[in-house]
Amino acid sequence: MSENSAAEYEQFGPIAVITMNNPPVNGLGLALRSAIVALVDRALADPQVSAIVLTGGEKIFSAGADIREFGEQKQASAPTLHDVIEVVEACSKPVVAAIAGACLGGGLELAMGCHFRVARSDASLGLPEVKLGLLPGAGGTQRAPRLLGVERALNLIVSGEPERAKNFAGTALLDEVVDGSVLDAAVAFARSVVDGKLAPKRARDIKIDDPHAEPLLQFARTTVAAASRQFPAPLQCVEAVGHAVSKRFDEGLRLEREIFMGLMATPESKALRHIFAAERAVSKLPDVPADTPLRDIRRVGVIGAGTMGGGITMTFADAGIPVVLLETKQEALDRGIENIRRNYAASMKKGKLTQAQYDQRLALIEPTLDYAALADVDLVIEAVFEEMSVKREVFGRLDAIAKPGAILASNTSMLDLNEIASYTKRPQDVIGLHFFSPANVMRLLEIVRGAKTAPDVLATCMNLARRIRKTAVVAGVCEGFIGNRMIERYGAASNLLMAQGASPQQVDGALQRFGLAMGPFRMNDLAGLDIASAARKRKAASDPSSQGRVVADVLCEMGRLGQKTGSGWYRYEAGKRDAIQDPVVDTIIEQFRRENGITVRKISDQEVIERCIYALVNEGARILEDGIAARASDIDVVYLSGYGFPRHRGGPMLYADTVGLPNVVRALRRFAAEPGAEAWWEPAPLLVKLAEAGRSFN
Ligand code: 3H9
Repeated sequence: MSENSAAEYEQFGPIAVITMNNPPVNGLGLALRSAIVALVDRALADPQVSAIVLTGGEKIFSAGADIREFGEQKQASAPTLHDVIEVVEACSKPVVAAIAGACLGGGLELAMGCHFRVARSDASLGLPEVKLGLLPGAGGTQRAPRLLGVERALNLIVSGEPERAKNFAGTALLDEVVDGSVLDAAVAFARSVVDGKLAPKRARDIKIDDPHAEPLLQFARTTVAAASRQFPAPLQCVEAVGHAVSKRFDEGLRLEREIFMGLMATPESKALRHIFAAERAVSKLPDVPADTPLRDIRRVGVIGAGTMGGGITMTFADAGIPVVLLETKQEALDRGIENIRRNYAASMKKGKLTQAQYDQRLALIEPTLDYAALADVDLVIEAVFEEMSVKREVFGRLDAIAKPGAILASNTSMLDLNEIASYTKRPQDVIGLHFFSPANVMRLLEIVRGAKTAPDVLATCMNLARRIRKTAVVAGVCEGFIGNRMIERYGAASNLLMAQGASPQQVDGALQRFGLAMGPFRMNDLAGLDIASAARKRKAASDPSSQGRVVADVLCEMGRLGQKTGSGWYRYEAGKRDAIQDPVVDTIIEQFRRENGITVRKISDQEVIERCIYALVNEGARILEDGIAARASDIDVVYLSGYGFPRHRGGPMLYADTVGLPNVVRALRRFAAEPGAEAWWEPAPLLVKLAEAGRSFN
């Protein structure tokens, strides 16, 4: 065997085997591309070699172009992926792709450039570029319709969803689908090609002759345009497949490349690529090595069977992890279990759960009134009332009963975790697990790291988050952690806009058109106005400088607590969630403005977006400064997975980068200079520093 850094070369009789070797996923970066070309040339020059097998081994073929090279010189440096595929396709000796594991994007495009393809039945084949706001740009949109037909290719390219190789058996995409060693099968296949003197089969030579192609494309254009308004890529995928039908192969290839380059430059693709990297970076903690030994989590305890505790219990049961659910009173415990039952029954009615799964999940939940039942759990999460005296009692009891090494977690959303940890003799085992409501639905989990939390506790919880299918982001201890600390500023900015002249409908409308799933007033109605109002009252009692009575407090006093009472900022008809404008609210707002001597002014939608989003960004910068979040992209992950921030904007911090940090700073300075402006409008020092240095958050 001989090696060429990124690929290996072996010979089995007349068959040369080139094995890509670029961990972790055989990304087709410059080094690997160069290696493939060099090794194909070597095989071509060797008279002993009659055919070539190109493979990534038995684990992974290739996940496509090396995303880390995007935007860098290396991506455009020869040999490009196009060059490599051209070399392979033009090769006079037959080239057989041996595919196992992931064969995605440029990886599949490379395989389609080979003359024959042998795949293991469980290999995952797909063209996921659309999920990065791109299209398959190395011939995928031209070769896939030739090998799979127009309809199948459209589905593969527009959805971006991979499929198992066995589903492609019988199509021209795969010549053979095997179980067992794909390499052995491919070498045997290559020998049969040599013995049978078969000429290379090239996808580019296949003629597309489909009378339904045009109507299919038209149908795809209409559906895709309606379904992906914010994203240009899906429609461009359809257009590129259209070129495969109507143009000569090389012309189609040229047009595909042109569209690919155009999409690369779109803000939407930049945002999606940022999210891809952000979602992978988020689990890496600089001071917690990847090989940190984990604690074993087999059984979990949850304290409190209210909405939050019930949701957390279901999250674990959904992941097949047994849960002991503790309440202090039988009635509360019964109510909690009944809610869980009702939730699962509703899922069953919708066809999301079978009877067997329903039974299985409920069987995993052990209700108890006795703390002793928590003695042998590996992790316990308390979801009790948000008051320090209550937490103190719970953690004191846990400290006495939990086995050594058990992780003691609090679901607090606002209390000081370090203080909570101090109520135990094992602060190293205490951590915050801040779930979002409804806990069994929301993807986000903030993992709050106390001053004394042990690295292995942190690593264990990060790992556990994956098991229970949550997107975990580590936060330091502060009021509101990452998400809620920022949302408070956003809420304050929207309230200010409302006081000064914008209606709740205008504020919500502007932010929803910006892409947020729900504007701040509708979000308030969903969450319930009473929680924030109670918090404001508590704060006002201890801090006289805090915000006085606001419109939301008036609404609360009228019993308008949001959707749950049928009215809040909006009115709701029974059983419906549509927010209906309510003249009563307009009157209350007008009265509030009069009482506070506020002169109403005209506010543009652009101003609504600037104030609300920059308020988020500015607090995000402070969170970074304070070391509460490890990276700006972690903050973006919080907002994308927990707060309905639009994916095509990439998160608040990336959005600020896109707008340009100097522009954000200028706007914040303008807001801060207004008479009576609150101090938090002052741009954060980090924001100013980055803007002045011409740098960005990411
Ligand atoms: C393309 O091909 C364009 C062409 O059409 C045209 C070009 C001209 N490159 O997800 P994981 C890294 S666009 C570089 O955690 P899993 C990833 O960052 C590409 N690196 O593992 C992570 O690194 P780290 C189209 C990549 O087992 C590590 O691999 N292809 C790439 O859950 C493990 O990743 C795609 O969009 C890449 N292409 O899933 C495929 N892919 O350890 C995207 C991954 O340092 N990739 N990495 O954090 C995937 O879908 C999944 O990563 C995969 C593995 C299924 C492969």
